[in-house]
This record gives sequence, C-alpha cells and structure tokens, in this order.
Amino acid sequence: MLRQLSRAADLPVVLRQLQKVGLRCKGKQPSNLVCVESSFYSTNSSQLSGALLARANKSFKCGRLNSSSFFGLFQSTARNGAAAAAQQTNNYATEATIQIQRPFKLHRLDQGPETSVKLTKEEALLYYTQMQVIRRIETSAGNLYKEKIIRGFCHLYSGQEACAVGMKSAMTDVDNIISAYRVHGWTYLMGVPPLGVLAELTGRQKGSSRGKGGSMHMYGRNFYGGNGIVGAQVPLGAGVALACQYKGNGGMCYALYGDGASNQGQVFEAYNMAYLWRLPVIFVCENNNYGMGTSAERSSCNTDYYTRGDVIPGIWVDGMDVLAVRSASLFAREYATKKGPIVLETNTYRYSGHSMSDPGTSYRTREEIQEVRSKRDPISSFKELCIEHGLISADEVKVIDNKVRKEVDEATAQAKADTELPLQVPSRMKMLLGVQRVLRQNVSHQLLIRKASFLDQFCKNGDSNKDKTDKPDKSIELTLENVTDVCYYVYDEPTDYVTLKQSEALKFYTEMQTIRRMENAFAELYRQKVIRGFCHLYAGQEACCAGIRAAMRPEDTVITSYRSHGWTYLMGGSVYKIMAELAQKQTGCCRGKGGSMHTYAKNFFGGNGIVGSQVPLGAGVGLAHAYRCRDAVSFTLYGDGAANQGQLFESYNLACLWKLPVVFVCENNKYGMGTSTNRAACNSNYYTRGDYIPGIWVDGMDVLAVRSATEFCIERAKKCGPLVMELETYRYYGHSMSDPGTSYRKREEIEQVRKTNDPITRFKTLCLNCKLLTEEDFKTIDDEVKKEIAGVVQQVTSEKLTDLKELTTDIYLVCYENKIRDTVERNLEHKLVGKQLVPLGSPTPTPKSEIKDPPPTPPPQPPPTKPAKKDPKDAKPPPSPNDKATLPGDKSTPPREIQSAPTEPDTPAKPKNGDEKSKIDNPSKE
Ligand SMILES: Cc1ncc(C[n+]2csc(CCOP(=O)(O)OP(=O)(O)O)c2C)c(N)n1
Ligand SMILES: [Mg+2]
Repeated sequence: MLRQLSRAADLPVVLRQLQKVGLRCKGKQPSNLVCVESSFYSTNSSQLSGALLARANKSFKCGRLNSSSFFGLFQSTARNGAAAAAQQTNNYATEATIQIQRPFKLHRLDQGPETSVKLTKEEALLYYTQMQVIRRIETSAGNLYKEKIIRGFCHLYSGQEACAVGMKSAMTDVDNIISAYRVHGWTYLMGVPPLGVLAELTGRQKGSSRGKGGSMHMYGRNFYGGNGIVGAQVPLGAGVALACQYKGNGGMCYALYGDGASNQGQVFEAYNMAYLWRLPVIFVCENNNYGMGTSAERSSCNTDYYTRGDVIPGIWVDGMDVLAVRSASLFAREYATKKGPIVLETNTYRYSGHSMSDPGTSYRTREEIQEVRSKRDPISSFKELCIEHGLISADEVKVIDNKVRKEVDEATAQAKADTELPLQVPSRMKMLLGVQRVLRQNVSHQLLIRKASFLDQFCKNGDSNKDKTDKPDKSIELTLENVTDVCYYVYDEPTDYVTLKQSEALKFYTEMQTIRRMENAFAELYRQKVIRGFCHLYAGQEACCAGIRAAMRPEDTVITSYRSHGWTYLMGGSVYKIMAELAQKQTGCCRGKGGSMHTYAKNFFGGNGIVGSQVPLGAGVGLAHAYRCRDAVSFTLYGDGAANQGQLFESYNLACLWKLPVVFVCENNKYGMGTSTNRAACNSNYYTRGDYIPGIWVDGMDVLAVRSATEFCIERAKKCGPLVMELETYRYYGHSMSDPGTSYRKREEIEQVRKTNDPITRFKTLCLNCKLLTEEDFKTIDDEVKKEIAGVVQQVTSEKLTDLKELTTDIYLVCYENKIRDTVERNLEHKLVGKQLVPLGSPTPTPKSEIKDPPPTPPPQPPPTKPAKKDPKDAKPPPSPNDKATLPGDKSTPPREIQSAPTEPDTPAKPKNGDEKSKIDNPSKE
C-alpha cells in the first residue's frame, strides 16, 4: 500500500480494486473515478501529485477528487481503526489556500514561484504520509545499523524529507532525478516499497539492487540513483537533461547535491555547459548546513548557493516547508523545460550525523539540533498546518502514523529475515581489482619533479626589470581612457592617470619587440623542423606580460600555461636559453628536455601543458606566500578556454575563503584552440566569474592599462585577498604551430587586429604622439633586437642536440628527494607568533588569540643571508613516518636544527647515499 501511494500509475489499479470491494467514496460519482483514471493514463503520469491532480481535474472538467475517497483508498488495507478515522473526515475542509511563510529569494529572476498556494486534503494526506514513511524508514535503518545488521556506509535523510516530497510532487512521468548518497527517501518516492529499501540496506535479495548496492546505490524508474562520489552526479544529471533535450520528450532532470559538493569544480563545469546548451536541468543544492563535519561557512566563499550558477537564475527556498519546495519546483520545472537550467537551494537540516559512523555532535551542539527539531521540523510543522486549516484531523494523523509504523516495521522484519545472495566475487570485479593494483604501482613511477638547477646560469642578471639606462629620465602624464572596468566588490579602481618615464617606455618597447621577434623566429625554426613538438606562440599578447611584469615586485611570482615564452624571458630567461630549449639543445634552460611548454625562471613556476592545471598550483603558491608571511603576490594566468574548468572554481573558492594573495589573470584571446569564447562559456565576462572575488576587465592590448591595473591588484591582493583580472587580448598565430589558425576565424579578422589594435604599434604611436620617444629611438631598438635574435638563431642551430642518454636524468622525484624534504623542514623552523617569527619549539606559550587573529601586516623578514653551500654529506636523512611536525610551545618533541640558518631555497641538495638509490630501483616502497 505504501508503495502504491508513491506511484500514481498504480492509482487506477487501486481504484478498480476499491470499486470491486465496494469501498466507494461517499458522494463520489463513479464517473469521477473513471475520469481521474483516464487522465492519468492520458498524461502517463507517474505521480500522484497535487499539481497534476489539479491539472488533470481541470482538463477533464470532472471536479475534485473527493478527499474522503482518497483517504478511503489509503485505508483500503488499513485496519478498522483507520477506517473509523476516515469516516470523520467529512466534516473537514477539502482545500485550503496557504501562504508560504519564508519568502523565496531570487537570483536573476524578475518573478518567482507562487507564494500563495492551494493545498487539497488528498495532497495533504499524501505529503504527510510520504514524509512519515521516509522518517520511519530512516529510523528503522538507524536501528538496524546499531544492531550491525546494516553495515558499511549509511547516510540518513531525517530532517530533509520535505525537500524530496516537495520536488517529487512537481515531477511528471518524463522527468528524472539523480542524487548523491542520501537517497533512501528518494528511492521510496520513485517507486521502491519500504521493503526494497530496507532489504537493500541489509544486503538481502529483496533489496532494490539485490543487496549488492547498499545504502548509496539504489535505483528506480527515472531515478538514476544514489552516487557515492561527492558531486559526481551533477554532470551526470546535466547529461540526463541532455538526453531529454535530445529525445525532445519534454522531460527534465533534477540534479541534487549538497552544500559541500557545491564547491566542486565539476558542478561549475556542469553549470557552464547546461547554460550554454540551455539544458532542462534543475540543479538542486540541498543545503543542510554541513558537508560532513564542515559547516557551510567554513567551506564556501559564498553560502548563497542559489546565486552560484553565474548567469543561471536561482531560487532560495525553505527546504523544511514541503509546500514551498513544491511551489519552487513547479516554477523551476516550467522554467527548465522552456528556458534552460535553474538552481534551487533548499535550505534544510539533517538530524543524524553525516553517516552512521558520525555521531553528528562534534561540530554542532545538541541544542542546535534540538532547536531545529522543535521549531522547524518539516513533518510536525506540516501536520500542524494541515490541522490548523482543517485538512486533516488529529485522529487521521494517528491513523496514518500507526499505519506507517506498522508497515515499515513489517518491512524491517522481512528485510532481516530475507536471504542474502551467495557471496562470490564476480569475475568482472576481480578484473577491476587487478587493474587497480597496476594503477597504484604506476602512480609511484609518475612522481615527476621539475629540475630547476639550471636557473642560476639561466637567469640573466637577476632581475630583468632593472632599468638599463642612466640617462636623465623624461616623463609624461597620461590619462587612459576606457581601458579598465571593475566589477562588484571593488569600491576603488585602478588609476587612469599614469606617468610614463622615457626609460620605462624604452623598456616596454624593447621587451615587447623582443618577444614578438623571438616568437616569429620560433615560427620560422618550426617550419624548418629545428623546433618540434608542441609550440604555442604569444605574438599579439605581449602587452599582457610586459604590463604585469612592470608592476611586479621582486618577491612576486608567476605561473602560466603553455603559452609561456614571453614570460620566461621577462622573468629572467635569455632568448638564447629559451631558443636552445625549444630546439632540444643541451644548452637549453632545461637541457632541451622541457621544450616549449616547460621553461622556468626565478619566481616563475613555468609553463604548464595541462590546460588549467596551473591555476590551483598558483593558488597554492599564494598559500605558501601567506604561510611564510611573505609580502608576495601569486600571479596565476590562464586562458579563456581554461576559464571554464572546474579546478578554477575550486581555486577561486579556497583563495577567497582564505584570502590568499593571488591575482587570477584570465588572458582572453577570444579562442580556446579553435573554439570561440561564446561557444564555450556561459558568460564570457571572465572578470565577473570569481563569485565573491572582485574582478577587473582590462584592455590587454594596452601595456599601460595592464600595468596600472596590476599595481592596483597587487595592493588589493596583499590586503584583502584574491582578484580576477581579465585581459582582453588576441593571438596572431594559430593555437599551436600545427594549427594554421584560419579555419575558425577569418584572415581579415587577424589583419584587422594587427592594423588597428596591435599592442606594440599602439604603444609606439602613443610614445611618438607624446614626444616621449622618436622614430630614431624605435629604429635603434628594432635593429638591436633584430640583430640579437638573428645571432641567437645562428648560434642555436649550430649546436648539438641533447644526448638521448640524458633522457631520464634530472627528471624523477628521487633525485630531488632531499631538496623537497629540506624545504619542508626549513619552512617549519619558524612560525609567526603575534608579531614575531619565533623558532619552533620555543618555550614561550602561544596565546590562542594570536593564533586565531594574525596581525594584518606581516613582520619584516630577516635580511636574506646566503649560507655556505651544503655539503651533500650533511644532508639530513629523510624524516621517518614517526616524525611529527613540532608546533610552537610543544616541548614534547625536540626541535631539529632550530638554530641552523635557513638554506638557500633554490640550491638543490643531492641524493645522499645508497638509500636513495634503492628507492629509485623500488619506487613502490615509497
Ligand atoms: C586538460 C587538457 N585538456 C585539453 C587539452 C588540449 N588543449 C590544449 S590548449 C587548449 C585550449 C586552451 O585555450 P585557452 O585556455 O583559451 O588558452 P589559449 O591557448 O587561448 O592561450 C586545449 C583544449 C590540454 N592540453 N589539457
Ligand atoms: Mg584563449
């Protein structure tokens, strides 16, 4: 019977049965029953939804289904007491108009869901019963778990029932749902009887997955299950919606996830594609305030989850109010099937711990739980509302409660008594285990690390930013126009009034011209097959790196993608070393083994070949700056294509939450390989996509605008945390040398940019117009640069290729092991206490308040002392797994080498002895 209540398709069958046994409803014409029956068949509805009932009744003009009749249906298998209660219902209201108590909050919507809703008696009975069944199943599951009859993972839904019941009531037969691991309730609502749920939990044959799926893996028609991997179901849900769109069946998909999962990159990727393709998907964030034991505030930079879909509209709804959820779901369904994705945030609460192994009271108080139970419980508050409006009587409630308890108890007993499937490891599973083993072994071989020992020789004269001229410097004042724009949360903005010195102008021009000619030379060498493999050129984008570099301080760092030659040069690499690297010569900056995408310099964390991978690394570098109390900013660059990647949004979230000194720089050159921004991004205003992170749009073809914006960003990032700076720019060559670059854009488009917006020409014109530099000055620089590049080309082409024997040297982790461990230990030698750096293990106890609230400005760093080069023999042995990091005030573990001067960060320590060798041979021992 309870199963029948969850499936509208069964209603006609039940009605027929009732007709047979003469349990006809008082005052109800048989035609009404027939009419309802046919309406359900004709709409092929799977849901006994109030909304659908209403719709069906309206279209068939057959009046309302008598409330007592429905309750009669419910009673058909109930005992006499329940039947008696039903008789009393005739004195009660059959419909009420109810005002939603907590108002909806809207994001990017002019109009929201209905706030005044109708509730019929049938609906009231249905929702109340469904919520009670879910609660009872969960209570039973909790008890079975304590008895150790249910084992493994088990996540209960008690407290959240109104979300599922409200959403279900808005579904039609062609709609779908996919959720996370908290799915017992949904499984029941989607047609599995309580026995199917409970037997699955106890691992018995009558379980919905024959006892092999357990708590997280239950399915039903149009129900794509529980999914154990947090967030994994969200892109899948978008995929199910794509299937609906593809089939054109008018259906949609609910993709449910929690507040914890909502910070996952894949959620943002799913948002992006869903909006771009206008998929009929309702993203539902069930915000129960905790992701395992982490409160929403501690995990999310923005806890208004309904606003986090970027351009996707969103609705906040009280998830403890089944009618509010129903109203929002009906609205969202209409929206999703007509216009595309929408986000619902259902604000709810779970009473149990995260799973059965979590008591749920270590990160929140018992009082908090008790308060929600007593004031906002979705079932009690709905019951009170229904009684208040005369839709259900107290007796009816008792009847339902008894019936639910009895049926769930019976199902529990059956689930316990049922048999298990014979325990065999299916052969496919055996195969998987084998594959897993192989994979694990491979991972240890893949721990590659970059070799940076060449940096000292490689970086020319240290800081390339140093002015080279001693001439008295002339300067001009300029007003920049329409070159920057700020987005929300930035109350001040970069200055438009800039000063440009003659020396700076010479430097800008020289740098940009060198990069341009260097890239042109690489293109030519590529055609001659001197350079091979991947090669991504930066011509057209020179103002981006030159502008940022000019504003950077020596301590600031940069990490970028594979389009990195210009940056390598500006961070201290010589044209010669870069070119030799690309041409696989031993004299290259990575001895010819890194190639175009893997070049490094001091404070330059390289080119990175995996699209977007440098973004979390850049955030990590920002974290290191903060951790070491350095006054440095991490410039983290990526392209417009990478800007849709999930890892980017994950990095934004943590950088914002922890206020890391990171400037996220999106170089929007209009194309990600051959895909234009408007085909790949739901929102191509990249500077607005950092959620709570402020953003700045900058004309990336104007080197002065970039410099001004960067100066602003540095100051702000130091004080307040991350920013997003979008540089609008253009690349002249194809994506890489294997792409002619003209199949997805017209030659005229490229020509047009070259003619009207070239960063070098623009800068030259400006300097000439302001009479800061002369044609003569430019000619001199042009000639010098041309000569230098030509000389380097000649030299590099005549050199020998890197010997193949060197292929694996300087590559594997083990070569650098001591270096890494040394670094880690060195960084643990001091810690900020109050305003002072103190050695670890210092006897001075650290006042708690100082740990919690570090002062805004870090203390001055001790002047860098260059220690004597370490004798490899003195290299410390790697710490054993038993070694613990020592904290300030911790006297139990004696600090190691507290007094030793910090070692030079960039000096590699060599592998110590045979121990290391044995680790090379047996990496799996690690
Ligand atoms: C993870 C990953 N996916 C795909 C690729 C292939 N790929 C290389 S570059 C690129 C486009 C990136 O475009 P964008 O971020 O705009 O940078 P741009 O090349 O324009 O500088 C793609 C898809 C890759 N290298 N790594
Ligand atoms: Mg691009």
